[in-house]
Amino acid sequence: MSRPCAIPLLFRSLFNGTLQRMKLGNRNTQNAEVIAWVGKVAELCQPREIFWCDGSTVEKEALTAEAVRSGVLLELNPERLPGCYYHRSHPNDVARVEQCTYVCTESEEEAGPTNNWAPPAEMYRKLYGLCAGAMRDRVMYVVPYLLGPPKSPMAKVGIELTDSIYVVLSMRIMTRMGKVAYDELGEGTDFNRGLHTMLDLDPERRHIAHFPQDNTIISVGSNYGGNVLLGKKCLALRIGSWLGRKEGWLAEHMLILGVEAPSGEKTFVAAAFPSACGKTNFAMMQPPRHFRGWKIWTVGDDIAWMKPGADGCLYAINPEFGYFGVAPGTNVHSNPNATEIIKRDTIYTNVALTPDRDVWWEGKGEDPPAGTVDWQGRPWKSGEHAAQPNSRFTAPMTNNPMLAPEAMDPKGVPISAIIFGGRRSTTLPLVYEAFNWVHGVYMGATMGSETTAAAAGAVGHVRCDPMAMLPFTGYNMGFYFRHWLNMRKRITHLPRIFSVNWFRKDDQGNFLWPGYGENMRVLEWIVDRCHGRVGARETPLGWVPNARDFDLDDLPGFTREHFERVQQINIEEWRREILSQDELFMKIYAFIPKEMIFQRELLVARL
Ligand code: GTP
Ligand code: SPV
Ligand code: MN
Repeated sequence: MSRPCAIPLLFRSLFNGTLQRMKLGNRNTQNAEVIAWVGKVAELCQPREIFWCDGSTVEKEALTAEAVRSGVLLELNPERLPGCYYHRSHPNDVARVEQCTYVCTESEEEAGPTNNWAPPAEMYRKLYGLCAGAMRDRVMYVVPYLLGPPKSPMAKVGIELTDSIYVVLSMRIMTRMGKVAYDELGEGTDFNRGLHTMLDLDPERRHIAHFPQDNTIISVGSNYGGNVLLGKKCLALRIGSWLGRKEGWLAEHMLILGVEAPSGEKTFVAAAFPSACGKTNFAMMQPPRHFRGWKIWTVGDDIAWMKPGADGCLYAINPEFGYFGVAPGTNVHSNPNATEIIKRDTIYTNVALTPDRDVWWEGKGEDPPAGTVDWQGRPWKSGEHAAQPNSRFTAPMTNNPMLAPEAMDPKGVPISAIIFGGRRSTTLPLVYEAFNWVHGVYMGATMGSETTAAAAGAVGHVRCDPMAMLPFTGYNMGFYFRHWLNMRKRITHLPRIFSVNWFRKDDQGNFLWPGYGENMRVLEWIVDRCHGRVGARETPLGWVPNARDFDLDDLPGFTREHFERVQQINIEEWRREILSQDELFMKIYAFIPKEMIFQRELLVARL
């Protein structure tokens, strides 16, 4: 059970009495704990009004009209993009900010060397100071939301208090928002307490702070997705991973998809790729023509909560209800499903705007029409970014024509394979399989990937990003590896573990592998391995496909030689790879499970 966040006495006396004067709005919950907590935050932040969201359609229409009136949203061309809206964030506020993200556990050791840490009391004091009176001329929205399908034993309730109408409308797409969450909570007190205020978007005052022991998140000074949609990275991953360790499950930065074979056989896999490394694309993939009769069903595109079931399988749910996807690169060839999904009921953030109120981004296909303005509202000049590289669409998952019916199933889907992947222009082959669970955990733990525009900072340098969770593990990374290792004792039918890399390049900088829908070929091999239908060849890294088993039919211009190249294991490169992995291992050396060190030695010996 979590402790309610305690407002320091200082503020309690400072703002005493203002609550009575404040318009309380129309409360739509009887939950005493929720009402008391909202009251306390209101005393601190001093909003001019409190708006209790119920998630209804009437409410959505009213809030959308208000957002348009106040200039937060612009209505897009209703003929082409019905129900779609355009939003620009502050140019200094376009991505997650890892340097401003804190995990405030009781001890520094609990947060571990890969997280920014501050003592909880100190951080509360600082943030309450920043929040004091911060909503004076604003509305505070009370946003109740449910992560996971209703009645799922894995589902969790969160309540986000925010002064951003953009956040409210986005949370309404990304989560099951409104009455459904209060119904699930009932009289309970076990809910995540989220407080968000934009302040003046000053990057100097930006903080995204997590208090796992209080199940509390406070985010100030930003209005960008991952920093402020608190159900997403903050609750579903950082607090989620902390709860998962305590309660015996895994909260992971993974897509979940179902592969349906022509025989009707359905296999579910989960895949962890770092931010902007292909999860949404893979989760919605359309198999190429050659794979007649095969279907891909999307369960989730960013986050998986996975827990061992009574039958010994590992079950996964998608805690989210929408997609917050990267716009650039999305087109009818790369992701035809996504182009369908985002034709209606979608909020576009930081893309370019055409004169007929349509949207545009790099890699959309056709050229932008004359008169297009860029993501900052300036006339677009050829050679400059029209869309911000991390521009996004926010769309309901119910728009997805390939949404897996199982996405609504409270018990989740059984996972047969876990896939780890990164963005690597060298070294990493297209696909290989771990020898066993412990080796697979080592593979995930030593994943490297080139940084992307999803987080503020330099783009394109390789960093170790264990399980794609470096910015999202809400506790000590060494303990997290230990938790992964321990999970094998709780799962009878362990998923097989694979490594993939869609991004290997030749000397001219061209991708060696066609990617996107053609990734179906890799997936087919993975599914066949899971069902014991296909052999493999042993290499120092793990099991790789025999050339004869890997389907390259109907892939013009891609020969067996190309396949050899994309699968190549270069021993020299791998020696360097291990040295670069040591950087993370040294950082968390004191906490690393010894199995990881053994696995490293085994790999060195095999090489
Ligand atoms: P987050 O939402 O940040 O977690 O990202 P994500 O992992 O869902 O990545 P997404 O699917 O949005 O892809 C990010 C970028 O990678 C897009 O520009 C895609 O076009 C590109 N991409 C995705 N899959 C492939 C692929 O198979 N090959 C190549 N070359 N690029 C890809
Ligand atoms: C990511 O960066 O991994 C995202 C986008 O999915 S955000 O919600 O900003 O985290
Ligand atoms: Mn993500």
